[in-house]
Amino acid sequence: MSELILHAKGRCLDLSTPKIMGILNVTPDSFSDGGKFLGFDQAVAQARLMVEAGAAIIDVGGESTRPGADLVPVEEELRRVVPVVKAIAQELDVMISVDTSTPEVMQECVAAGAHLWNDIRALQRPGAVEMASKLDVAVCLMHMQGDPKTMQIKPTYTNVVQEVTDFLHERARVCEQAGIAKDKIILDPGFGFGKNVDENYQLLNNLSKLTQGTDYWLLSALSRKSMIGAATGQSIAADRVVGSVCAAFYSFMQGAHIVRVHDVQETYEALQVFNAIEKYR
Ligand code: YH5
Repeated sequence: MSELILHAKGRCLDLSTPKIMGILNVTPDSFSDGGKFLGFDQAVAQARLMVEAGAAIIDVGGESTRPGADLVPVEEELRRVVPVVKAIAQELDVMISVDTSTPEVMQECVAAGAHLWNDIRALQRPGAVEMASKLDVAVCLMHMQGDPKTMQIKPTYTNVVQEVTDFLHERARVCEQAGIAKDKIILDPGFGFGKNVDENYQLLNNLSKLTQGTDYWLLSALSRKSMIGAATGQSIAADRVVGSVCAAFYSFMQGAHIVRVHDVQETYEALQVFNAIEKYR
């Protein structure tokens, strides 16, 4: 029987019950947080609040990946992310994830205390898979059709669930071949990344299929995304909290091991209700 524990850089995360990854944006244009830029002090304070509210992982991101966004120079990304990772590692007892696609950035972040590489490009940049293997980090591989600049123009699939699954399994295979252990690999359908609303909901409805018959972990990241607004009619991201918590609960029901969210306290309450129900399975 394989253990339900994710090991990364000397930290253990018990995934026998789902865990919450809190989003920490250190970008000047994260419109899902109302466009406010988190400077160093604010970022560390926000991380502290998320840990107190029940986050087991903090996901630090310095590259804007919203639809249509421009790329951020590596130096700028390093300037934003590394000091925050270092401070969290020193001050807080939490797993640290970094939302980046750049091998150099991940290398510096691991030196600063990071444990998990969260890559919306599924380690497809040159040298990324080799770097992940060398750093011995856990990895989250996400599906995206196209790139952030153009992905929402006209996504096309014949079978979105099958295509996303095939892509993720292929990327996981490449990682394993490079020496990354199965139990360090997390798969994520990438809600909103080159998918229309229907495709996003087909994926959510079939979420458990993405890792069925495998030993990979499953991550769901729907927090405040436009698919939630499409269902509730809430056009402002900050007004999508209730819808996001409901989608997180459905993700728990589909076997998601990790949910990536903005609203940690609200999602943690939903998780506690889920755990109370699951006790009687
Ligand atoms: C993801 O899905 N997404 S950054 C638009 C929003 C709300 C939120 C206004 N990093 C993912 O969170 N990492 C991002 O509506 C991610 N999976 C993983 N693993 C975009 C984001 C967001 C965008």
